[in-house]
Amino acid sequence: MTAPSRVRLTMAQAVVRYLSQQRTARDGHEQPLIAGVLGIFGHGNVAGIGEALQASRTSMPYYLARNEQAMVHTAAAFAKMRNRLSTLACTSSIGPGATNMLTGAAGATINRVPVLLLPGDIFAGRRPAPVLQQLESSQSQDVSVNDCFKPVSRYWDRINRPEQIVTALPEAMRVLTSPAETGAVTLALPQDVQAEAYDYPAALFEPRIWTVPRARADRDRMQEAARLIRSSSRPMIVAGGGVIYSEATDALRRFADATGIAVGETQAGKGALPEPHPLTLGGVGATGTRAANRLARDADLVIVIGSRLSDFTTASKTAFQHERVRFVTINVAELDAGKHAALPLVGDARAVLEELLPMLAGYRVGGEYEAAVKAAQADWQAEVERVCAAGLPAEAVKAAQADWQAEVERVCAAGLPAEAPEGRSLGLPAEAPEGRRRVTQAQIIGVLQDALGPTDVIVCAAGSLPGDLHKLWRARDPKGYHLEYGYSCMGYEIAGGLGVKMAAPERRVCVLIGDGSYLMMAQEIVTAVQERLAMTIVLLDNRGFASIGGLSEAVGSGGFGTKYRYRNPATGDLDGDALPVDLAANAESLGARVWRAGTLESLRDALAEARTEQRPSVIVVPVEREARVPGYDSWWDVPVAEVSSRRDVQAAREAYEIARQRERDFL
Ligand SMILES: Cc1ncc(C[n+]2csc(CCOP(=O)(O)OP(=O)(O)O)c2C)c(N)n1
Ligand SMILES: [Mg+2]
Repeated sequence: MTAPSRVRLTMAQAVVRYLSQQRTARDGHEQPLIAGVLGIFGHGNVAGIGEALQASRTSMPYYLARNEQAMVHTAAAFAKMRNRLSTLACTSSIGPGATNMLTGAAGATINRVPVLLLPGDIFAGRRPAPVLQQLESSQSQDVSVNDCFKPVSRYWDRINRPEQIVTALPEAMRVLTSPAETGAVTLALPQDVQAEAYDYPAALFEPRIWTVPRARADRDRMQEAARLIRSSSRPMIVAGGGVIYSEATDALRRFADATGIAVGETQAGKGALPEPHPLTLGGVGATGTRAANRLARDADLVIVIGSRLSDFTTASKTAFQHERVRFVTINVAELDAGKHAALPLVGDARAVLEELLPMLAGYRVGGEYEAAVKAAQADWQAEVERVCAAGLPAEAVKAAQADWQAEVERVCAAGLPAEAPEGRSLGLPAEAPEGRRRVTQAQIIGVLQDALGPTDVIVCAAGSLPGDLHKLWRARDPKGYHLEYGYSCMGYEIAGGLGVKMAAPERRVCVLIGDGSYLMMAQEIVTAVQERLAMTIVLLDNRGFASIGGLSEAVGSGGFGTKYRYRNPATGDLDGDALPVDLAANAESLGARVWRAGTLESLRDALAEARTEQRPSVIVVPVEREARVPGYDSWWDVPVAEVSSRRDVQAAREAYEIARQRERDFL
């Protein structure tokens, strides 16, 4: 017997060579599992992974990011755009470079998208310890800051000997490509071991294809699900991100067309049944449409496909009020499939829908239901047009004149966020500098809806925009609506837009971002400039946190600490003059082309010009902070202080206690 052939490489060289040989395949389509490596070098990776990447740059491209958290967002957005079949790896130094990736790791794991993190780690050999940036413990020397990745990773390993990668790397790939288990995968790489050589088996570097399966659900449970559907008179489908990741959108359309069951979408699921379609009701839940939320309220059977059923989707377990409502779930992950005491169909969305449909042959929901769906849809379309066209929504104006206590009660009972009454606001003056009224966020969404093509991608994550988009946006393509709303991480937007563009260079990418998020993480504009990647960033400047400001009003705290204003010597609070922050100048300084658009016309013009730009474009639009899109028959559980000297808080608490009585246990 001849000895297996060996290749002498450093551990880092072996990792990079191995990654360059991994591919995924689903339905016969192949692509690289790891399409590139994002990184920032320091002493913890420059001589190991850095050296290896330089040697392999034709087979494994390297991208220099500006912030380690941002690069994980970029990788996550890339993976989301590629339906989790391809991602990017992230290399960091030890210490702060590594821990900067923690937030991104948590976001990826919570959103169930694959990212491969390769933080540098302290010397496995320990001789020079403590090294620069090393965390020390008096209880153990087997501790480093990289242990913090354990709870936010779906697989975690530390490579203390070079040969350990022979078993660690395949495990890492298994988790990355597992539809049920995927998330952040962390391989902590001690800086001395990265540079150490070992005679690796040549077979480790053979090309390998990871087939991503379409798991089938249990047959008996499928029969039971078909029976439940047939016996329901007011069913509804809740479509989550799993529908899109599984490329089940055609299967969902066929299922809806054949059965007549209407579809509400979660944030990750928006676009699962692209518009226009007679059975799509838009977003469901706390930020849902009136159409979807009314149907949800009365549904006797909810078919949940590929959703985590977060509190936003279930309106904190108040969305489904039918006394005997039952749930059927289709999900690859048992964890999700088991929620709400559902009948769990554990499997791939497309495979399960395709097998379930023939079991429902001859079934269709009744005509009365169809008429209700039609009416709800027409009502919603009219509402979208009204809100996007009007300046201040009529309801907001009405609410502005209402008594604050009544307003708190109304909002806590029926909707989120609160429309702030005039006179209570410390916001910007209503008049824009040129004497016009500031435009509203809803109007901007309306303009974007007209200006963008069906396959253009909007990217968003935090603030008041995600809720407004969930209510108002019409997704015409399954990949056209990219919201990170599992972690809703401020700072995801621009880094995420970069990842989307890298994953789908043929599409126009439009990032929607608030001034708060922009100030948290705008630096990846520089990375986009460096890579000559064009994206249009629409920056909505309302001088602070409209979202949390509104929430603060709703819990009786009057918007405390949410406005970007000078500290006022007279009050001691942050209610002085507006801060002289020029975000347009900031974006310009990073290399973006910039427009200042104070009106809807100038926004339209800038969007048209930005379309042909070859670099990132930033359009800064001052927006009316207090003109909010109302909530539609929904609620979100944010506990209000049980005791307080503030009357507003007491009133909000009273309303809260009433509202929370609608929360249900599904057992
Ligand atoms: C990293 C992070 N920190 C804090 C929050 C809590 N938070 C949610 S929205 C928001 C304000 C966002 O401000 P901006 O981007 O200006 O959007 P606006 O609310 O004005 O629409 C905050 C602080 C968060 N989601 N993410
Ligand atoms: Mg803001």
